[in-house]
Amino acid sequence: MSTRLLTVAAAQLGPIPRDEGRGAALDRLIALMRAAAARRARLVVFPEGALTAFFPHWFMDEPAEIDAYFEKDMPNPDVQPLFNEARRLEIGFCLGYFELAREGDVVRHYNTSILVDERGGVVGQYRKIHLPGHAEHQPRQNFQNLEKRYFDVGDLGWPVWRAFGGNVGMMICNDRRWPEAYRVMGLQDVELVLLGYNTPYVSVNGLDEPPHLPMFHNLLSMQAGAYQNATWVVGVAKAGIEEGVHQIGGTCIISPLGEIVAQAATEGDELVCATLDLDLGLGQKRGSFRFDAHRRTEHYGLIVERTGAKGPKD
Ligand code: CDV
Repeated sequence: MSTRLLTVAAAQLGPIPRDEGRGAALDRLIALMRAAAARRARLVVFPEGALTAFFPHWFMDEPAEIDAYFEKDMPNPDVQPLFNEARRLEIGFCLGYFELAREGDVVRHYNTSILVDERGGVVGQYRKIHLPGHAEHQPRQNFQNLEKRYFDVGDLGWPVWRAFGGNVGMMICNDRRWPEAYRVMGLQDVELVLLGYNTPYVSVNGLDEPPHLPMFHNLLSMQAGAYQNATWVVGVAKAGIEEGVHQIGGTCIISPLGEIVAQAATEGDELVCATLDLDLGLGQKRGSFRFDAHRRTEHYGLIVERTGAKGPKD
């Protein structure tokens, strides 16, 4: 009989207006955190960029205007109330935000998340690696997707931390579409992957896709990642119509067998809770997905050499 039970809350957010200060967003995060604690959650997971509107959806040229969306320290006086409340409630959290990092004379901009334990200590930090979209202004598009303009590629890899009684990793939004992101953590015996996303209903590649596909691909990639690596996945949306961009909800908690065990019903602020058995993936990890017995890495190498591992050209 397992004793490794962990109650987790996925805290979906509705839109954050562009002209709203950090304070209003903080109030909403704290309200969701209190609701999570009332449901006896030990960990609450917030979306990608949970403190501001998702600004890569519009073009800006002025460095000061851009930097206003970034946190220079974490925690900082604006965000400290969230850390204080978490410590008071003895609840951990995962928070997505935009990070301005000074490395000597160099300033870097990352799309980041941190994991904080029940005592308010930072367990780990992740910087988004797969940055979708484009670097140049594309005025003919209805909205922009300028992550390549505003962010540097994350430089911390995908570590897995021992926390909350299990092995926990983080990724951010577009990462969830890449099997490598889950696999790097799967190879470290990850048991719980936390991720937030901002995903528009409309294709950012200008493709004329049927409207059901963004949600289908969202769930497909998270359920496949969970199943193939026998890990829990908690995926948390910033949903609804934000600055004219309609984003999907679908916040959900997915078991190591690939099944959705809890899912949001709205596109607003909404808490989705479940009690996870962190041992649930063990059967798969000792069976079909026992990596040392069944993975055929020597063959993967040959295939990569023959093909050059390149996709089609433009
Ligand atoms: N924030 C994201 O990374 N969004 C992308 C969109 C732009 C496709 C995603 O993969 O959901």
